[in-house]
Amino acid sequence: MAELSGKILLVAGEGGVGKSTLIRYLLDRSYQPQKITVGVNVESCKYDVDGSDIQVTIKDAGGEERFRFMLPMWAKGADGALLVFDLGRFHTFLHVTEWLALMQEHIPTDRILLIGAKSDIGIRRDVDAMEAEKLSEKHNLAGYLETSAKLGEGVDEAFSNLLRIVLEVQSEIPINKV
Ligand SMILES: Nc1nc2c(ncn2[C@@H]2O[C@H](COP(=O)(O)OP(=O)(O)OP(=O)(O)O)[C@@H](O)[C@H]2O)c(=O)[nH]1
Ligand SMILES: [Mg+2]
Repeated sequence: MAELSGKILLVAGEGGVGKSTLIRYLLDRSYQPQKITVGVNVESCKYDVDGSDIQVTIKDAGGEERFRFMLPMWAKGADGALLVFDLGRFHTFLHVTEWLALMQEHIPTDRILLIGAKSDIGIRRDVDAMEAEKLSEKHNLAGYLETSAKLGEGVDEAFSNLLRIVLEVQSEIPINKV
C-alpha cells in the first residue's frame, strides 16, 4: 500500500455544533457524548483514502467565544478544514462566515468543506440544504455535506472527501472531482 505524506486537518465551528462527537465517531465508530473542548484537542490516526495510507492529525478547535482568538494560530499549518455548523441552530450557520474569516488567511477556501451536523434531527432542522450549498458556492468552498455522528452517516464521507481534496490540490493524486 502506498504511503502518502501526513496531513493536518482542522475541525472548526461554533460551540456545541458536534465537532468533537464527529471526530470521536471517526476514530471509535461509536456515538459518545463529549465534554466542551477547552482550547484545542489533537488526535491522530491512519486513514485509508483510495488504497493509500495517510497519517492524519486532526485539530479539534474549541468553539466557545473565549477560544476564538486562537483559531488563526490553529489554522496555521493545516492542510484543510471541516467548517461545521448545527443544522438545528440557525445562528451557527449565520456565523460560518466569521469562522471563515478567521481561517482563510491560512487555509485556502477550496480546502475547506462545509458540514451541516446532526442531520438526524428531523423536524427540528433549522437550516435548508440549498442555503448551505449556496453559501459554500458563494465563498468558493470545497463543497457541502451533511453528517450525523448519532447515526454514523456522512462521517467517513466528510473526512475522506476532505483528504481527497487536499491530496488533489497538493497534486499527490490526479484531479478527479468528488
Ligand atoms: N442529534 C445529534 N446530536 C449530536 C450529534 N453530534 C453531537 N451531538 C450533540 O451535540 C452536543 C455537542 O457536541 P460536541 O461534539 O461536544 O460539540 P463541539 O462542537 O465539539 O463543541 P465545543 O467543544 O464546545 O466547540 C452534544 O450534546 C452531542 O451529544 C449528532 O450527530 N446528532
Ligand atoms: Mg468539542
